[in-house]
Amino acid sequence: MKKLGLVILLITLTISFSCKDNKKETEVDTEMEMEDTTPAESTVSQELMVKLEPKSDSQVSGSVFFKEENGMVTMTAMMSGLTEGTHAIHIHEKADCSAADGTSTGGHWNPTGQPHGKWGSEEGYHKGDIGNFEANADGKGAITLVTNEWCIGCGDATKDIVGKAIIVHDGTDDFVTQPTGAAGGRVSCGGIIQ
Ligand SMILES: [Cu+2]
Ligand SMILES: [Zn+2]
Repeated sequence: MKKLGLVILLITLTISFSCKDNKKETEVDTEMEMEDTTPAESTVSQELMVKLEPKSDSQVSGSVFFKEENGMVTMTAMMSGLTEGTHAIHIHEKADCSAADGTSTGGHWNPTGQPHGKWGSEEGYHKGDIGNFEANADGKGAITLVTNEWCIGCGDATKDIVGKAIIVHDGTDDFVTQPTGAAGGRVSCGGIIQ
């Protein structure tokens, strides 16, 4: 009986000590994570993530990641719930996805007064003319764009994507029809909010 009591005591002690150890490790981890983020914030690097929500009775959702480093912005957009085939994706004027058809975001973001067109075209293009991407048979599609013509929260009206919206379209951008590219309805929307 005495022996059993000692064993229980030992087990209790072991548990309480290991609990203490775990707590200590957690505290140390948290401190290290906090230290890690401090230098990142003090550099020019910026990051933000935009959630895309279905519009116009679609099933299209997704995530768009933006990262700015040394004056270059990398956008990676990943969508699902699409119809198979080619779809347009643009930046539109306002971060307001309240309308059921996404029209509350306004037209294409065009701060430099250019015609609608293919990104990089000599004939001109909107700063929001990201272009087209392919959705596969599973309804999934992705597109990446790297550019120095955007910034994240720099305040330059010709470059700053904050306060705008990402729109995914049901159809394809023909890069010719003004000012929309005749890309069809707006099936997914996400406000770019810092
Ligand atoms: Cu659009
Ligand atoms: Zn456009």
